[in-house]
Amino acid sequence: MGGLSGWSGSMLALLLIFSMQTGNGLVNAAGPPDCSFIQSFPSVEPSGVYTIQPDGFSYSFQVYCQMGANGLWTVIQKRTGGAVAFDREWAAYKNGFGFVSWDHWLGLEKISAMTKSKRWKLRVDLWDFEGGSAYAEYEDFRVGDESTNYRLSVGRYRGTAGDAIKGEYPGINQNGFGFSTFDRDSDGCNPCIFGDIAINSCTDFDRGGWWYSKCGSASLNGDWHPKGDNIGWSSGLHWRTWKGPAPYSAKATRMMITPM
Ligand SMILES: [Ca+2]
Repeated sequence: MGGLSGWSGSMLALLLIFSMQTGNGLVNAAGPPDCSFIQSFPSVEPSGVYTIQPDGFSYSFQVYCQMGANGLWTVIQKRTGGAVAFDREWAAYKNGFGFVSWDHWLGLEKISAMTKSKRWKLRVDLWDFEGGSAYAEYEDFRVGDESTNYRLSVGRYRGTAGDAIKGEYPGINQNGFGFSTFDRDSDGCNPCIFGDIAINSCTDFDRGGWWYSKCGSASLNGDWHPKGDNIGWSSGLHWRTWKGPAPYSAKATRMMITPM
């Protein structure tokens, strides 16, 4: 009898785990192509982890769906602290890393697949250490495939944080640029001259991986810095049209997308 109850207990535990994993209400195992397809119900907190499978993508994967204007948005980046390292190589930025329910980078291959068809909007949310926040939204957000180094395309901007992607200085514009990591460089610097400093790789200073173009004004995948030690670092979570002139590293960031 002891063995039987042990077996029953194991089955119950398995059933509970299964229920938790499928408790998001999805019937289709592969899931919808993005979070905007997920219906929310008034009695249930809609934001959470779901399984999706973009059109033409060969496998399903988990994402965090965040409630926003017009329903659930698919989160592609989140930073809230320094526990998840963002100073990673090309393959990591390609495939994604971290924890989708927490700090993570979803992965360029997934973002590229999602934005290949339809028109998409990108929303960037920024939080400072003083209780403030700001946002930037871009129409027609798209990331090319790996043959383009996951080239960034953004259209019309609106928001309160300023348009750091298109930049604050003439000739420095991340729109239309490929992605760079320390082991794959398409940042347009060879070298770039800033004052009396010659820079060959933006990742040496800004760190992380980003669509660096002569480095530029946006950089949200650098090193996270704690309160009181977050101003003046060349690396950080920078959105230079929002805070400056000394580099200000944000307390938290989030990037998410939805079809337009
Ligand atoms: Ca370079």
